[in-house]
Amino acid sequence: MDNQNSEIVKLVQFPAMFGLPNASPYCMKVETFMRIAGIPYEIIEEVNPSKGPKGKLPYIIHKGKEIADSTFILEYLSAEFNVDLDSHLSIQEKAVAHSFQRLFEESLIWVMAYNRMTDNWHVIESAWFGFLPPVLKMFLPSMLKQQFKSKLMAQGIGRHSRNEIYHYGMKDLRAIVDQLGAKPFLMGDRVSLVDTTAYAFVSSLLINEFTSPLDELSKTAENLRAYRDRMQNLYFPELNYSRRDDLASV
Ligand SMILES: N[C@@H](CCC(=O)N[C@@H](CS)C(=O)NCC(=O)O)C(=O)O
Repeated sequence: MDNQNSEIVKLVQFPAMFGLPNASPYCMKVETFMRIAGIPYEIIEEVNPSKGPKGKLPYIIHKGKEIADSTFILEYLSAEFNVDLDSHLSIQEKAVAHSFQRLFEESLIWVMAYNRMTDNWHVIESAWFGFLPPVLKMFLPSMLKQQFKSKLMAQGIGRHSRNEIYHYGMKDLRAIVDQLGAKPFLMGDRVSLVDTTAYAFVSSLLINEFTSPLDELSKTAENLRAYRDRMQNLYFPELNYSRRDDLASV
């Protein structure tokens, strides 16, 4: 790997929250990749996703270019820094890894978004808007909530009942827990590209401050918590674990 790439990568993402490098799994995925690959980077905190080239976060700035979308960012960085986290995987394993990446990022994400916007709205409200002046607090949170509702409707998941949404979520989660099994990483003994996504999403699912019917499986599945801790120990050792000890009693 060539780490002598002259210009440092700037990662534009939300400020850290809930004891994680990022509460957005897409942002955390990119940072995890850079940790695994040993790519030096700087973080630029941004709270407004519309500043990004595609109206979402994260994006990176490198050599005068802005690159958006976590997957395209990882492809760019892999080529630029000559990294291949999947070199040990077979064609079939790559197919499975790709499917799981899409399951996290295109399916489970909507259940998580629904969960944050309904059951945990009070947590989001105080974390995101607690600092706003009262006048802005009056309309900004409800405007954002309305926007989220429209997105859930447009995607389709918002048309299901609460039980149906969590039913889908449970099926996704069961597949993840079963795929991980007793392996140290999602695809076996070695870390691979899909672990950047899996670790970010699993960490998000395990955020203490949020509650969800999915907790029944996510917060009790021993392998999932051990996986989160293993990845964290390896790639974000500076994070404070003590606040997570109470998960053991869930
Ligand atoms: N496919 C994108 C998804 C990024 C994404 O959805 N980011 C969310 C935060 S988790 C965002 O910026 N949402 C703002 C919006 O949709 O307005 C990626 O992989 O980077």
